[in-house]
Parts: sequence; C-alpha cells; structure tokens
Amino acid sequence: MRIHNKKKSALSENKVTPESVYRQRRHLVQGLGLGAAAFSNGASAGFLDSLFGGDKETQPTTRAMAKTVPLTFTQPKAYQLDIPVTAERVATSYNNFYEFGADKSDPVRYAQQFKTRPWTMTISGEVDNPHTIDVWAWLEKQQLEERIYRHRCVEAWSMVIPWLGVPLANVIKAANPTSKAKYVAFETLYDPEQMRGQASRFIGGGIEYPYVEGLRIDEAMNPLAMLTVGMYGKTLPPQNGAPVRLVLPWKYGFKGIKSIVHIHLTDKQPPTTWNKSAASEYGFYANVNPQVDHPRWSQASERVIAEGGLFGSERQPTLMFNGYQEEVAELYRGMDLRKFY
Ligand SMILES: Nc1nc2c(c(=O)[nH]1)N[C@H]1C(S)=C(S)[C@@H](COP(=O)(O)O)O[C@H]1N2
Ligand SMILES: [Mo]
Repeated sequence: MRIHNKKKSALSENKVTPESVYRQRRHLVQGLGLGAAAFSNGASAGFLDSLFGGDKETQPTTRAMAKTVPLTFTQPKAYQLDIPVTAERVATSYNNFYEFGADKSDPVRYAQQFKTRPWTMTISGEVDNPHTIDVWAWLEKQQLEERIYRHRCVEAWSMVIPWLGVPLANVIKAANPTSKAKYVAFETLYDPEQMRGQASRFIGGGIEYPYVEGLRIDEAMNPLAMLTVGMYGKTLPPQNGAPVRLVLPWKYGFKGIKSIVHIHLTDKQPPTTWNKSAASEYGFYANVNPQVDHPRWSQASERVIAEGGLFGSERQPTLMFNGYQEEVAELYRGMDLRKFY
C-alpha cells in the first residue's frame, strides 16, 4: 500500500525482476521440489526470503519458524472452494504485517519470537456483558470451522487460503450488544519492544500504531465474517496474525486486522488505520470493487498467487465483493459504492 517509499511494488514484481534472475529462481524452485510441501513448518525464514525476493543481500539463516499446533475442525460444505489453494509456504512467507516491517518478507523474518501465549482479548463498550477472553482456553472450547476463502489485497494480488475459526457473530452475541451498538472497533497489540515496526516510523511504514480497524455491526454479524485462529489445519503462525485475527473475504485484505487484543462496540464509526493514513486511497468500507480504482492503480484485475507460488502467477479479473455478492450485497443496498469506498 505504501508504495512510494519502496524500491518496488508487489504489483510489478515480475516486471522489475530481470528475466534471467526470474528464470533462475524458477529453476531453483522446481529443482528443489518446492511444489510439494517440502517446506511447511521447519522452513528457514532466511532461505524463504532469498527465494521469494526479500532481502537479496542476506545469507540464508537457520532461524526456525515459530511452532504451530494442529487443530480439530469441521469442514462445512458451504465454505469449501473448488479452486487451487495457495501453497502454505507462500501464504506464510509473503505477508503484510507492518508491525514487523513493510516488506513482504519482513513478517516471516521478524515475527518468529513474537509472544502469543498467554493472550487475552477484551470485548467492551456498548454491550451488557463486557468480558475478557483468555484466547487459548477459549479456543479449546470452540467448534472451529475450516473455510477456504479468496483473499484480495488492495495492492491487486490475491490468494486462496484455508482458514480455521468461528463466525465473528458468535463472539459479539456472547457480549450482548446494546441497542446503541452500531459499529465494532478492533485493535492490534501495541508492544514496540516486540514489534520493530512500532518502534520505528521508518520500519513500520509510516502508519500510526496500534493498528485499528472497524466494521458496521451488520457487517460484523454477517456469517462470512470470521474470527480466525488457524490456517492450513494449524494455529496461525505469528506472521499471519497469531493468535487471533479477522478474515473478511469480501473486503480488501487490510480490513483483516491481525493479533487482536480489543473489540469495542460503539455508536460511532471508528477510525481505521489506512483511512487515517490516506483517506483518499483507503475508505472505511474497503469492499472489493473492480469498478472503483485505487487512485494510483486499477482494481479491475489481480495477480493470482496460487499453488505454484509467486512464480508464473497470472492475472484474473477481480469480482465484485471478491465473488461474495450473494452473501453481502444486501448490506450495501442503496449505498453509492463510489462514495462509500
Ligand atoms: N495489525 C495488522 N493487521 C494487518 C496488516 C498489518 O500491517 N497490521 N496488514 C493487512 C493487509 S494489507 C493484508 S493484505 C493482510 C495480510 O494477511 P496475511 O499476511 O495473513 O495474508 O493482513 C492485514 N492485517
Ligand atoms: Mo493488503
């Protein structure tokens, strides 16, 4: 999103990579058999960086990925998708999590020591039952669902990811919202000692911390909105927002706030991080909409990061509400989506 201070954007990765280097990398990937799940959990972050075009000057390290734990879950038919899922090694190493740095390769590199246990999340504000959730104990008692969702970043790339979690509505209902609860605000942990991007404006991409997001209450109650604790059958790795994050498949990825510590119900529309940073570029709603371009690039199509990873990824047309019209169009009936972008 903050592309001006970076040497390249995700959009033009293939274009700016010299063709020979690009081919070499392709060859390397094939030669190593990375098409299979050769690197799931024990992969070296440094090595992944070198493969995925992170910091090319850095030597591979032996740094191990933080441990993730297998989860038990159901697979509701309604949320299975018959399209190729993005390779796990890619979805867990090509990330946006500016708290750990603004480069796609920073989160996997710098989040491995992030302390996600214990973790508490409060739910407060316009509710009759404000309370604090001990996330790991709570998680044990949840009927987790696997949902394969399409993920569309505002930067015009997309993935397909099998998430594990529960409907956000469950958690909101448990707090008993009052009649004044019109919006839901979310907040990421603020801990500059652990999050290097919060300690330095330069490393953190110039956005304000803590990262905050928000939804209208009816959006938050929509069955698609998912409070997510896992992916690929396991707990979330830190770079993907452990231990608990939002996933909102009809909205641009930045609405999917990571590592949540506070949920607050209010009667007013809450501020959101990217809107505060650049209001003309990122709205409160941020619904995927191929007809409303970002001021600096088209949103009509997207680069698909599929099973093969970043290499040879193709473009496909972007769909209204990222293909989830049937489930969410009603929420915005009568609204001018150019105005409420
Ligand atoms: N706290 C926080 N949440 C965040 C971000 C961030 O920088 N900080 N980046 C957002 C963006 S732009 C995207 S595309 C998704 C990426 O999620 P993923 O890395 O799990 O694919 O996380 C979103 N949630
Ligand atoms: Mo994004």
